[in-house]
Amino acid sequence: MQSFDSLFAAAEVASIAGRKAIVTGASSGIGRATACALASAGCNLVLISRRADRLQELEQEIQARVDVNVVSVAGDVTDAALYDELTARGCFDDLSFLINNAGLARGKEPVGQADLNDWKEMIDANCMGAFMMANAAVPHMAEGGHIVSTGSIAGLEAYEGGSVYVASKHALHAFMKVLRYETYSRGIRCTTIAPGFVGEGTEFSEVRFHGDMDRAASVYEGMRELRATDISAQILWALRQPAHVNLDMIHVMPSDQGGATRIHRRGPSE
Ligand code: 8X3
Repeated sequence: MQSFDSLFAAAEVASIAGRKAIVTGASSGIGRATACALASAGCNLVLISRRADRLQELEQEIQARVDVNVVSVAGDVTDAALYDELTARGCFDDLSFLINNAGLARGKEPVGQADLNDWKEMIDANCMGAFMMANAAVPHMAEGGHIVSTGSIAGLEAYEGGSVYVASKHALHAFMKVLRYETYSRGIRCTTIAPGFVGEGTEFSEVRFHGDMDRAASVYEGMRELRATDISAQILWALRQPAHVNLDMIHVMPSDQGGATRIHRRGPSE
């Protein structure tokens, strides 16, 4: 039987201070929130995003608040040159955590009416970028390493208009299962986080609808959607589990969402 001391200590979380994390898609949304959460937990960071100016601002904000090392690398996770730069700058050395977050949704047209550039962009970022980053990072990870990928409810359910976004997230979830099977016996942990609607603090719907802000806002109309910080808190929780615990899948939705297409929209009096 577990002692009362251990039962009362069970709410304690493992420290991740001083460990090194790569965060992709760090310039906005879940990636930005996760970078800040990891910095406040004392992690040293490698921040990756295509937008150098946003990365610079994030790096400055973190370093003004917390005493951790931050390296910013502007680049595209599907570009082989990025990996050469990361290697040359020692970004994979002593790596503990990879937060494989870069990705996006583009368009919601049914099959037959889609823009093929949208499809390519999603497959590139959500699949190839995440796969390439994991492929580059895993050989550098020792026991205690942890890979977290931002999946989606769209990796668990399908919905009309989702086509390639849904397909890309199903592929990412499947990839993470394989990665888990391939790494668990080396003491490396793998977590897929599968959020439902995350609006506040992200550009997800704005990007999906090519800057149409009214359409983007209508996604969350009358409901309380998740915030980017709700997801970064879950990622932090996964990383802080004791070494013998692996959260394989975190499926997190707003209370007002029952499934990919089940949304409780509140009336004015609710
Ligand atoms: C979650 C967003 O639109 O697929 O990734 O539900 S959505």
